[in-house]
Amino acid sequence: MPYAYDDQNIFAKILRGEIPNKTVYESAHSLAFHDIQPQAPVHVLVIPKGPYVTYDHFAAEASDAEIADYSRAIAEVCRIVDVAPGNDGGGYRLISNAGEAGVQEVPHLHVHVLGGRVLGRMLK
Ligand code: DGP
Repeated sequence: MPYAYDDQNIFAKILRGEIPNKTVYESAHSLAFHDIQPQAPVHVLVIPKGPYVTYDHFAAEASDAEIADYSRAIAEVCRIVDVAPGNDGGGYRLISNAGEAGVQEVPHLHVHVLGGRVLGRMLK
């Protein structure tokens, strides 16, 4: 049962409007909002509206429309928060933690969009 979705997770509550969020962008299948504990000047979380736990879960079970919408939503957020690499000082990092080894805290797929400063090296 690797993909059992817990609809009591905090992002499910945000999607149902039970917990407030600072929305950056919303589309038919995606929502983006500021992280409550920002790790960089820009730290936005982009989530699909559907009940997916991890990226591999989403890619396996979401419709093509959801996948296209989510992919474009992430790029749209980068444009809205002005971290596209063409800009002065621009650039960003996308991270999606999954599962126990990935140290995923909230069990609803999310991509972190980080930027606004030169980020430390990782994956060395
Ligand atoms: P992860 O470790 O990848 O599952 O990151 C979960 C992120 O979610 C973490 O950076 C903090 C953020 N977060 C947790 N609770 C809330 C919340 O209630 N609102 C918002 N905006 N972010 C939250």
